Amino acid sequence: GGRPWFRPFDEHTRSLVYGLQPRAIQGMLDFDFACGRKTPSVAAMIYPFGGHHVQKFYWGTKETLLPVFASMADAIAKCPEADVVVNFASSRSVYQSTLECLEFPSIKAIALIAEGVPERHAREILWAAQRKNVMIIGPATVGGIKPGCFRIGNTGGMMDNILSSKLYRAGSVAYVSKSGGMSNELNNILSLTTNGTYEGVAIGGDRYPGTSFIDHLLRYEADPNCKMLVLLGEVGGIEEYRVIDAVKSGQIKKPIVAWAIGTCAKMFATDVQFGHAGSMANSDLETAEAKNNAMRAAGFIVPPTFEDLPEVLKSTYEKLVASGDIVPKPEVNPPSIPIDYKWAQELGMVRKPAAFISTISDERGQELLYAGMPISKVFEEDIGIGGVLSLLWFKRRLPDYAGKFLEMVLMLTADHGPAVSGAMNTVITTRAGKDLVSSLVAGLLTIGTRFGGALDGAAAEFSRAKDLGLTPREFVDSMRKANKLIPGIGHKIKSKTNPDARVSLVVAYVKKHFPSTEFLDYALATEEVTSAKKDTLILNVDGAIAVSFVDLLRSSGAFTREEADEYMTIGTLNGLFVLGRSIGFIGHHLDQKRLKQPLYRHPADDIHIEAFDMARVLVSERK
Ligand code: Q5B
Repeated sequence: GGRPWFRPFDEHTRSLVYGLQPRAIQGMLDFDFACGRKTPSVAAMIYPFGGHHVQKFYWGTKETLLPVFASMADAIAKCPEADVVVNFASSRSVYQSTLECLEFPSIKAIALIAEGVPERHAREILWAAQRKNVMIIGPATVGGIKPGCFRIGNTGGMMDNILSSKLYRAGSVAYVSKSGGMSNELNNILSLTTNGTYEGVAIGGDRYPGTSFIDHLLRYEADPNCKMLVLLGEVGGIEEYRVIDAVKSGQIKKPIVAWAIGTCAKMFATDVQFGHAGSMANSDLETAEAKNNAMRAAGFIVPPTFEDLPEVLKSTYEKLVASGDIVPKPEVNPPSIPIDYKWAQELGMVRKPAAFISTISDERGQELLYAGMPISKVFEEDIGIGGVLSLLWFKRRLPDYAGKFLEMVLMLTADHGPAVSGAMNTVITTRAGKDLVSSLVAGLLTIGTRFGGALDGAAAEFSRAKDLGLTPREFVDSMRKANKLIPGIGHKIKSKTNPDARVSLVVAYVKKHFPSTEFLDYALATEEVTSAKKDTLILNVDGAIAVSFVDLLRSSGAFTREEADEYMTIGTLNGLFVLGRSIGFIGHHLDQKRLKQPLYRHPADDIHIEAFDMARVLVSERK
């Protein structure tokens, strides 16, 4: 764009980030916001997998969307203003992706973050970039930072670091170093001893960096807004000597403070390889000591030890202020960046009401808990389905006889043949080609006051009547008067003469094991009244289970009266039938699938269809 050659980044710089790096991008956007930038410095991401989509980021307190393009070509076509690529590709794919970047003339600078890039690849990238006049920073670097303008990836560290080193606004001192860690250190020192960093680049620790100290220092020399230079070199390589030549030849005239790290290398008997691939002295010239001496001799400002670096930075800066070369600007406070909720929560700084409350199970710890009971203990103690149900539905262990009763209920209600409403619905749904869940819920949706869902109603009506002290006959009469059917009474096919074995089993079990059966007894006495009127008005399976359950709630000692009443009003008892019958409905679905049954169509002769008589409607309208 319209930027001078020596200033590749300014407050309008827009970049493309190659790779999915949400944290780094959020860091760049937070930096931008603190700098007071109007637009985020990241225009888009490039990620070859997953297709074109968008990702959400914070922009201050608000959120903003950034596009993710599947190809470099798409990203560049859609974001023509972007001229920097921050390439997070791994050492394996950095070569390929960078050469691809270089195909697009709008890209002027590329930062390569990957470590371990083969030197052959690095050299080829470098050669191609030089031919196209593209600036490469890296590989093996965090990149660089231009305070108030642009931050490459994670350079500068966390936001508190950025703020404390005042990187949200430009200072007058530009530096080059090798590593991001040293850059952070320098940013901090410069903020304490000078008016701060103007620009800083970490060229990376490899032997063949895309750009070296001299490339950036020459830019800084040419940039009138930069007043003072800092070179933080290290043992190994000869890049410092190219800077020495430039100072000697007068190409670099601005005051330059310098230090080569690694003077301790001479204390080791053998050659020492420091962290960076390039940080090893291959000759006497490459030792830190030799470099520091040569730089000092050439007129660099080199402190006696690294510890003295802040002092010489300060004095050099103060001289520039005194001479009027640097006119410090008044400080402005950056807009505050809200800290991330998760982080604030970890620090114990915020609290918020949870949107949900849950009290039956917990999978967050080492082991899954059912109402506090570790899943391994569920098996150790062999609590069975009845035990699991008591934990998850009632949040407590029930006496053994109660657990067994729950299991009995599930077994008894598991199925009642294909002809009942629910099974029919499941079968028809399966035959219409639907899946298991659809077929299952089609069946479940028929469960209600008439079919299978009379348990809650039965528990409510029988217990209400008995609690009121009505005799069974008074109860039946009162229901008749109110024009209500008694839930739990009556069956389509079962009767006094054709008794329901399920009901007999329940009655026998409950009478044998429950401490009290007063509600069951009351229901059986009611059955005497109703069945005397009509043979089919028996206590049905729903009713028998329901009243037994009331006995359990009221007399097992496991529930308070309040709890007992609450369980009867929140759907618990119908839940037993729903759960049990799901076994059967799933069975019917699988059965139909295995039998490869075709689409069902009901025969029309089995439906009485009343022909619509238009003439009659017209006549009645005329009346
Ligand atoms: N009458 C169950 O009706 C059924 C009366 C009543 C007073 C009553 C009916 C009813 C209450 C709901 C209930 C659960 C619809 C049933 C189940 C699971 C299942 C199913 C399976 C399985 C049966 C004839 C005469 C009429 C009525 C009177 C009827 N019920 N009076 N209280 N409760 N019960 N549902 O045979 O004078 O002639 O006009 O709604 O408990 O779903 O296997 O099929 O495991 O899958 O069609 O067991 O009883 O009888 O309606 O023609 O009535 O008796 O007023 O009197 P029906 P209706 P009237 S277990």
